[in-house]
Amino acid sequence: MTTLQREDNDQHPVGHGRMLRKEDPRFVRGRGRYCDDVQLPGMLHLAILRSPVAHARIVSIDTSAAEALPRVKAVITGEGLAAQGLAWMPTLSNDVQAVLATDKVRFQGQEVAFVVAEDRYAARDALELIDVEYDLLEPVVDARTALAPDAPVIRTDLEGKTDNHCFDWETGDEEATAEVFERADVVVTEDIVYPRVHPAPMETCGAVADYDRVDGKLTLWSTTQAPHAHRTLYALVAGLPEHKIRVISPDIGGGFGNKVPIYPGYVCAIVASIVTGKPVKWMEDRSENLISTGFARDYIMRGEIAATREGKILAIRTHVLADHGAFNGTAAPVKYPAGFFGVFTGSYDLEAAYCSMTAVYTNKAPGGVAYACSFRITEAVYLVERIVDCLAHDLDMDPVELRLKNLLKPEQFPYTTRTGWVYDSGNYEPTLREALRIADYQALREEQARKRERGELMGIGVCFFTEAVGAGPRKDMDILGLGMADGCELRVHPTGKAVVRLSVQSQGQGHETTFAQIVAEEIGIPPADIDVVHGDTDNTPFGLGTYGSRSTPVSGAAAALVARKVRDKARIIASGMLEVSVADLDWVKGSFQVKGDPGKAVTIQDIALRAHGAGDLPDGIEGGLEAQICYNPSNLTYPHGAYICVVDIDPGTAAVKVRRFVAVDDCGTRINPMIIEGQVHGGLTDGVGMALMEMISFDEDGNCLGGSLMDYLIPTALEVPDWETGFTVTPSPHHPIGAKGVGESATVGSPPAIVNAVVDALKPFGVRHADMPLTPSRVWETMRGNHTPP
Ligand code: PCD
Repeated sequence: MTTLQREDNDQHPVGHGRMLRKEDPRFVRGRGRYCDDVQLPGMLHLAILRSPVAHARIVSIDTSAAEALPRVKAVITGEGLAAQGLAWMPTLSNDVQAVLATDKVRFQGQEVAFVVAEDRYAARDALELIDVEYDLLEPVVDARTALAPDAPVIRTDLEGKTDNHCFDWETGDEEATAEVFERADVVVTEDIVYPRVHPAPMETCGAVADYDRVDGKLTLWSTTQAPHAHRTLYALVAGLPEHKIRVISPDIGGGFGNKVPIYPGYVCAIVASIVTGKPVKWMEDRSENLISTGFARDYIMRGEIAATREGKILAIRTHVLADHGAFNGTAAPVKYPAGFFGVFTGSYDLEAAYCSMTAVYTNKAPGGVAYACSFRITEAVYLVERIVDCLAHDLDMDPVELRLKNLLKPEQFPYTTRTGWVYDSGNYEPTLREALRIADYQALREEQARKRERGELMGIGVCFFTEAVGAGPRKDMDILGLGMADGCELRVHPTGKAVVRLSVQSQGQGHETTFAQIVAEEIGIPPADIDVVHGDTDNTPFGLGTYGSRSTPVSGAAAALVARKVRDKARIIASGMLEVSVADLDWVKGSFQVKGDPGKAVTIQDIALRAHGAGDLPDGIEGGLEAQICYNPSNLTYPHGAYICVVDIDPGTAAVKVRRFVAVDDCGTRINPMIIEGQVHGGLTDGVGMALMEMISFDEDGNCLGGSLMDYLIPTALEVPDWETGFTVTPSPHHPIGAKGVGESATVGSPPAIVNAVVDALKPFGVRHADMPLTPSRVWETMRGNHTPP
């Protein structure tokens, strides 16, 4: 994969395996421009004082010693912000969150005050001099006891609040499901926990705020996955006029959902710049990122599955206890407080399904962000793929056979699930068969049988998943009242080069390449001649940003359609140039030819020049060659995949080694196979982390035990095998080029495959379930019958 084969790329920009990433020349040379690279004249530095305890009343804050430190410009507390009406801000879930604590601190690491100084060191030194007197309160650390009658109330700021209840939610048909469960031959129930994990992107969060007092304009460079949505929220919170706010999201060192919410630090940087009249930079450190920014998961689930003796799955029922931390900072469409958890019915043909959920507040960092997960799909997929394996265990059936018996059939699509979601397309069995072929499943089972006789612990785990990505149709979803359609603008310059402006924002996944490919495919201009502009609200059309693998399904569609719109105009101009009617023109990649006379043709570049040139254009046609659209998807897209994992467990140490991992993904039309492969590799690595190593845990006082990468273990090349990938292609019927999202698929699909493999390896010990993370000590205890949920 070393040469960029220009010819081929130009003829078939979409789906061409050798198209290298346009952004890599700058990334591999260390020339990326990240937030922390932004240096402005006179820039000041901001540092945040965080609560050392999980729950306490603030008695007093003395900032005088900090203010007296040389080089310190300002020290601001919650009281200071409250005077401006800025102490609280809305979250993405219609809750409020403290920017700086005023009354109480509600989690360890919560923002209490900030210092602005001439350099980062002085700002940090001054934090040590701020004297806060806390009156300790009992913390609520375990979601299971958050609703106990004597539990201390965390959200005393909410009027009339007398408990820690956050919300209730349900989906599906409770009665119909109960009826199916009653008549089923087999019912299996299992308690399944998806522990709290953290997206832990390589670059932490930060911002540079520059408020110009003369023209009243705020420019904010920030690590955000959703620059437009953030701008609108700043306008609503801070009361700044929206046209006077410019949010720039420069190169981002990984987002993974962590950079979707608005964090207090961003708001503090804005306030600091307004107060001092100087640009102000805030960059958090690793521990701040891990203890205070959006966590993911933290679902305590009870899964139940009903089936016939022969293994026909009839119904699934689940109850979830969701731990939302101190503020509900979940990023999810308004109508779906539990995100898209409703797809817990998986890839199977069921008669009934029901889910109920209770969400609670605890004294932990807020979040519930969609970490590589389209709004809680990861939890849903884990639940269904684990409970299906529990059923296979109880029926003593092969997990592949059980899945094959129940997978939806191609003729059932579009398929409306028992919880009301419409799966757009799918052809599941060939995908699973391809994974079985690559893995040589039969041979693996035979190897396992031989090893079991020798007492060796080898496990084979299977997962078949369907994701719902591409939020979303305006009729069904919005974030805080903002619709989820995406704008896109395409301009072709006189010489036939082009610029496409996107509302979405790349965090490393390669949009500068793939969006150029999409436009190139539609309009015949080579990808190298198309510049992709993103991440700057002054220079791109409105849209809600990149998360939930929505860029390809929504903005990708917008890019294809805007290019077609430009092509339609080019056709009219071509008809004038060639003096034939538009109906007499054929579009042959890159040029319009007169039907039956291919020698008479004009290229898109010729047309661009004519569009901008002197001379007449056909009647009613304006000069220029450009278009803009706002695309509202008619439905989500539903990628699917079949994963097979092989593990070996050392019986002496209980250490799990992932020996092989086969991933076959179907994301519809593939734009850039190399990028897709990279996305899948990254997601699979994420999955190894969650399944085997990662967990943000707390001690009984609410101290976060995962505050550094020494304690919060993330996988490296040492923990992962050589990935074996494959693919099938089932296009989306409603997406203009048939593409579905893929960025999160592997993170969603891999944890259940790994856990299923570990549980399979432990079958000789009678194990049916074990919770993540499957660290050696947890596996060791499980082998001894002492498994305890996290
Ligand atoms: N693709 C292709 N084809 C297809 C699909 C897709 O080619 N069919 C490609 C595209 O273009 C891009 C990628 O691939 O480039 C991806 O895509 P998507 O799926 O659409 O997605 P987006 O939207 O773009 O992105 C997002 C995602 C997410 S969501 C996440 S998590 C992660 C992923 O992405 N993150 C990241 N991946 C990644 N990578 C990187 N490098 N970094 C980062 O950060 Mo969330 O919700 O936020 O949690």
